[in-house]
Amino acid sequence: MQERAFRGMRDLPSARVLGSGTPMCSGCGGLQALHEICDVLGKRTVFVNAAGCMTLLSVYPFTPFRGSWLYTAMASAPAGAQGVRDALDILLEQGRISPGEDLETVVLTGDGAAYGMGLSATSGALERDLDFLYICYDNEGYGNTGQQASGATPHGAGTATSRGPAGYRGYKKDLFSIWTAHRPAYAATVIGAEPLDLARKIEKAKGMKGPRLILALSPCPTGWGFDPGETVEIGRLAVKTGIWPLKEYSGGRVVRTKIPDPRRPVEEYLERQGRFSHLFRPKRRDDLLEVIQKRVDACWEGL
Ligand SMILES: Cc1ncc(C[n+]2csc(CCOP(=O)(O)OP(=O)(O)O)c2C)c(N)n1
Ligand code: SF4
Ligand SMILES: [Mg+2]
Repeated sequence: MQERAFRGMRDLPSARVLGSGTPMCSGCGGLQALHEICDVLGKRTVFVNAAGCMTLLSVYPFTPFRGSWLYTAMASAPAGAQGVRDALDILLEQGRISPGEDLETVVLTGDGAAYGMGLSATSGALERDLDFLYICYDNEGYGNTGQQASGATPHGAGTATSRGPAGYRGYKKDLFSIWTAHRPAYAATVIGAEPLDLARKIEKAKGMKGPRLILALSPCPTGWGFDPGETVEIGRLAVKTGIWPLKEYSGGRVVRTKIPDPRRPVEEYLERQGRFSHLFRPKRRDDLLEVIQKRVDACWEGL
């Protein structure tokens, strides 16, 4: 647990230093999930990336990706994916590539784009039944610009734009339900700390056509305020406390793929992160802790 008050980005050993030449923070949970996803997807991919932390992976002319990479404005990745898919379909139709040479069109965005700026472009792509895989690494804030609150920020969290004693006053949007309301081919929540569950879901999504969502909670040492060595432990606690339910949707049904039993109290997850330190010090905020616990309990009721 962080002993001193959390002051946000660059207050931790993992934080990036501009100009250092090191683009990613150590212990990045988003990068962990992406690495695992790419291992299963293979190299026959075109990534369409909306501006965010992962954009720093591909600094022209270098990229660690073995497939192709296209960078778009924050709101436009699903529209970019439409163009890529259309181009591939034309090449297939004209016989200029064989079906074996076809590529998987993959959108890669952070939560700022997925839950907010890019949501209408995503809804349009779902409406058009675009054949694409949409990966959102959800670090619950605008990480690349200093962890401002986003539509994915959880209630009570301290961010660069919610520094008061109660933290963020809003509630995390339910992106999974927004997607499933569009009746996509597939949707799943994952986390890098549960690699087998993640790999099975990517394998399944890879074999399908149509819009497919992979929503990865991405513990972010820099924005959340924990030591980079604790990324996997924080990720496992997100699942064990039930705050991040692992689930999948296909054929109109939602199935939980891991049920924590017994569920651990949510404060075991919260107290490890600097962004929630004001809920414990200088005075314990039982009122806010209760609100957060009750919302998690409600999400598991009836199972
Ligand atoms: C329209 C627009 N507004 C603001 C920015 C500046 N910007 C670049 S990355 C970023 C943060 C994106 O947040 P998120 O999608 O959650 O990705 P993360 O940085 O957390 O990886 C912002 C605001 C931008 N590129 N485009
Ligand atoms: S700010 Fe967070 S999500 Fe972005 S690179 Fe650093 S650890 Fe990863
Ligand atoms: Mg983000």
